[in-house]
Amino acid sequence: MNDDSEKPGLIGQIKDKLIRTKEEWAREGRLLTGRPDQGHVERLPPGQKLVQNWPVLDLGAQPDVKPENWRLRITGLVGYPIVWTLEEFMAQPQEDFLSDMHCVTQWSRYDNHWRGVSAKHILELARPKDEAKHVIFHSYDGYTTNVKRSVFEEPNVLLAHSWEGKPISREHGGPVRVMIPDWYLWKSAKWITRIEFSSVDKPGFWEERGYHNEADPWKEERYA
Ligand SMILES: Nc1nc2c(c(=O)[nH]1)N[C@H]1C(S)=C(S)[C@@H](COP(=O)(O)O)O[C@H]1N2
Ligand SMILES: [Mo]
Repeated sequence: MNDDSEKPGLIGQIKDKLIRTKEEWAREGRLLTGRPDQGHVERLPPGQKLVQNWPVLDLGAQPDVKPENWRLRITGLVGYPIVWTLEEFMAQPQEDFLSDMHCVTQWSRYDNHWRGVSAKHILELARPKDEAKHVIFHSYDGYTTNVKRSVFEEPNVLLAHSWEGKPISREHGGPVRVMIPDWYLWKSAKWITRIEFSSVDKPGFWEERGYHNEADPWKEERYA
């Protein structure tokens, strides 16, 4: 009837614009990260199932470490050994971390909020010597586990005292536990009391019992 009926309606015009924009993005490669790391395109590592709760796994003995008795020692091949009480530990620079965790028993939990002292801060203070290529964690229940120094140097590694705004419970390793989110959770020692820098590797409790010496969930490094 009138000229308007020949033209696309308002929605049609918007759609055209949207499509053209998307076509441009496609030509330009917009939104591409340029990091073709196939493992991390997915958030859930192979063979894992997502959980909402936080399961408890340990050797069955959950040491009752009284805050006044807790000590953290940084020992071995370091320039400046450290002994901290809990008060001294809490007086160090505190940082917030957000990470997923992946347990070798096939559960993963997303978006955990941690607060504590970064591994980076400990490295800056203790100054491990060049030949200290390995880090051994020692816990109050006798548990040990080992990682390469380069793993401990990752910026998302910390000694955590809080989870989701609350002190980490005794069953989850309070007052202070290690958190190494990029590795299976057995590398994250609960009830930590000593971090040893060493020139030789020292496989820990599970590493001596058939678990992989590394623990990359994207490579499914579960068992040796
Ligand atoms: N001290 C200590 N740390 C430990 C363990 C342990 O038995 N003792 N178990 C490890 C294992 S096998 C897992 S899966 C995780 C479990 O941590 P969660 O109980 O907080 O989930 O802690 C790790 N750290
Ligand atoms: Mo585990």
